[in-house]
Amino acid sequence: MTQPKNNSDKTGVGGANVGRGGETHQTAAGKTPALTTQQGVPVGDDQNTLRASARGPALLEDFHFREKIFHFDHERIPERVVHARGFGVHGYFESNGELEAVSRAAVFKKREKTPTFTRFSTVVGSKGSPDLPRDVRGFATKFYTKEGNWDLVGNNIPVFFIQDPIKFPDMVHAFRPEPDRAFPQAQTAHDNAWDFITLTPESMHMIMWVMSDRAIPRSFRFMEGFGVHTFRLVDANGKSTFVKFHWKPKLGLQSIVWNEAVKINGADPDFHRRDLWNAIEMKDFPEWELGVQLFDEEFTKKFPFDVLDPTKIIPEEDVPVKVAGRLVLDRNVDNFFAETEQVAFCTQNVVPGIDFTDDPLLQGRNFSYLDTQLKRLGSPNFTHIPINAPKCPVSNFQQDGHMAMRNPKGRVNYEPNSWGGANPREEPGPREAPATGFRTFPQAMQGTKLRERPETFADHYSQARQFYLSQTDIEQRHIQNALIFELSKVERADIRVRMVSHLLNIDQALADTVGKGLRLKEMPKPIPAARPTRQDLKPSDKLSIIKNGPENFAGRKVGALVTDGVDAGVLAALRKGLEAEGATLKLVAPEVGGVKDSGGTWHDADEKLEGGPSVLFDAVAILPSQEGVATLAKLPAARDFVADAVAHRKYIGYASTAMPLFEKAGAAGAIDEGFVPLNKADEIGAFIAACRKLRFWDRAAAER
Ligand code: HDE
Repeated sequence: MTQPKNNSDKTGVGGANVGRGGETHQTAAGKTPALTTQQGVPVGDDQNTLRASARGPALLEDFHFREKIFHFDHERIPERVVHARGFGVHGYFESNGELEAVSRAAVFKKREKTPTFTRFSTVVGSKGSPDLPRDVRGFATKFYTKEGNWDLVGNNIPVFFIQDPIKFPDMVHAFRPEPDRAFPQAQTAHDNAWDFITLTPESMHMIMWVMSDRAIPRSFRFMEGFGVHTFRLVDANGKSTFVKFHWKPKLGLQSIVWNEAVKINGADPDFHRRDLWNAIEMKDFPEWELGVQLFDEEFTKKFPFDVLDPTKIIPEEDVPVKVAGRLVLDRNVDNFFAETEQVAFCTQNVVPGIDFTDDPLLQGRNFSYLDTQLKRLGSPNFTHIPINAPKCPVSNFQQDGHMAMRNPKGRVNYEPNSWGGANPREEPGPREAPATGFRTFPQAMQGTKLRERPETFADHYSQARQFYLSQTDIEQRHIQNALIFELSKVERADIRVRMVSHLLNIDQALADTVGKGLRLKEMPKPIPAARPTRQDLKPSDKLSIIKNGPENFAGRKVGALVTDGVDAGVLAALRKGLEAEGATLKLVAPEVGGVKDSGGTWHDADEKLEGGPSVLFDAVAILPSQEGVATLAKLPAARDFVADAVAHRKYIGYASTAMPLFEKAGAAGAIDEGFVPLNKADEIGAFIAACRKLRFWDRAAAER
């Protein structure tokens, strides 16, 4: 019997063959390779399982189907227990030599260029959660240095919720969805989270940061990063200097407002990852300065808090940040799973010249990260995966295990050994390197074994107050509103009241506003504090986002709402002006096919109106033609586009033809200085100058 043929002679979609059942068969030819099994066997038919006759039962003999489904069934690995949602990109770190004097690490040698991989993340949500919950962002960088991998696993907030790692599982359990109902996803606005927070006074400083706009960044590109803990740098003579690491974005800081976050999560749940991906694809490479605060033992004695306490910052006014180099993110991954999902950061990955301190949280993390990688990646050989493998020589006698890729050759797999003959099989293998190898800083130690929190960790409110008082009025209002919002989602009134009693230890006016916003029947008393709140800490400008915004509009986006007949001159000038600024223009139109401008030129739209709400842009331009505006005014999405831009205090460039739409959107009576006329090409300059300020905060909008 001859083999039955699957393909008929019929030609279907895209010129492919069509099978007897009408299915599409595409076949290998020319440069298109043959599809094979994992064993390399060419596959003859990938559209139909092997069956006993065309309408008969499936046959177990079908090794191709079985292998394909087996592999698919095992595609998932456990997602990270925290920081599951993340996005990673390649880059490089270039040192300016600033740290040569205090660290022997090769990565800090002047002009040394080190490849890096950086993964940004949220903390609480699962892998598929949206990008804009109110949450801390992870900022983890792996430096593939010549002396091994150094991982700086930081966050975009310089302090943490807890002082002892033994509380981490409780904290994460309380923040994650509640165990019986499995909601809410990716948020702390629920009873368990606030119950834990209010019973953990050490979290108050961090809570001020998380309730601030730091927790709703506009883009990963406009965020700071922090190593959080105090680390050590060690020079060639073994001298140690304490260090706090900072990442400072070249594009300045920027956040969004809460009402935008809520809407962006619906309109574009991938808002942050898309932003970074697109910037890198456009070769607009984001860049950060590596900042360091360096200090010695003497400083630790006069600093009013303990430098080992991860709930405290060292204000930049006390120890200025020096720049030690720059991080440039310039390459997207080829494969998300292979790189972003499988990258395994470990705080204990340090190199000669960088060392730990006794910050208890750091010590606990040094245990946790290695352990979690084994669970996630399934083998102690996770360091063999290309994204985790050092880019310098690796040589040791660790062997075997699941998926071992890097296997030693020869006879010797132990040391000391006395091999070393002429036969390459009998080479002695690697040996210790006392001069260049890692040596732990010889810190003197003495003590009694005990479980005790140091008294120097007991002040939980002073820096929370300092942070709050360092904010501008608008930022303080955002903190108040965030607290009121989150606590309003808490069902138990006693938990809400407990939080207000903590706030009384931070700032009376803040507590009063939140108490009023929650409509407490009566104000509680302050919670008894282990240490009274210091009133003498000076506000620090560096803690505010608005005070540290960009000087230009580079890296930002304008969404222009256009219709047929849009003024060709204005559109061209706007595009040119924004390009010169390093910003981009996106066209939003009633149909994705685009619009024809007043000169008859066609412009493809970047977004259909319903898919491109104004929350996705930093500023907007409303540029309909006289005829087009009538259609727009009828569309709810067009009215929302304007009303949201007004409420979110965005700069709004507009052609006078837009007035009928403004009227329908309730904006006509509210034209203020944040509205910039765009009727002529020479008005573009004024619009872009306004956009540099990012928001027109003076607008009396009812934004929350
Ligand atoms: Fe983490 N953390 N963490 N963390 N963390 C993890 O490791 C942990 C802490 C941070 O993009 C886990 O690979 C403990 C502080 C980032 O892959 C896990 C404690 C800071 C990332 C873990 C902390 C961080 C993680 C989960 C308290 C800021 C994502 C998956 C002692 C300085 C890295 C993984 C990435 C991930 C443990 C506290 C930052 C379970 C026990 C403080 C950016 O090992």
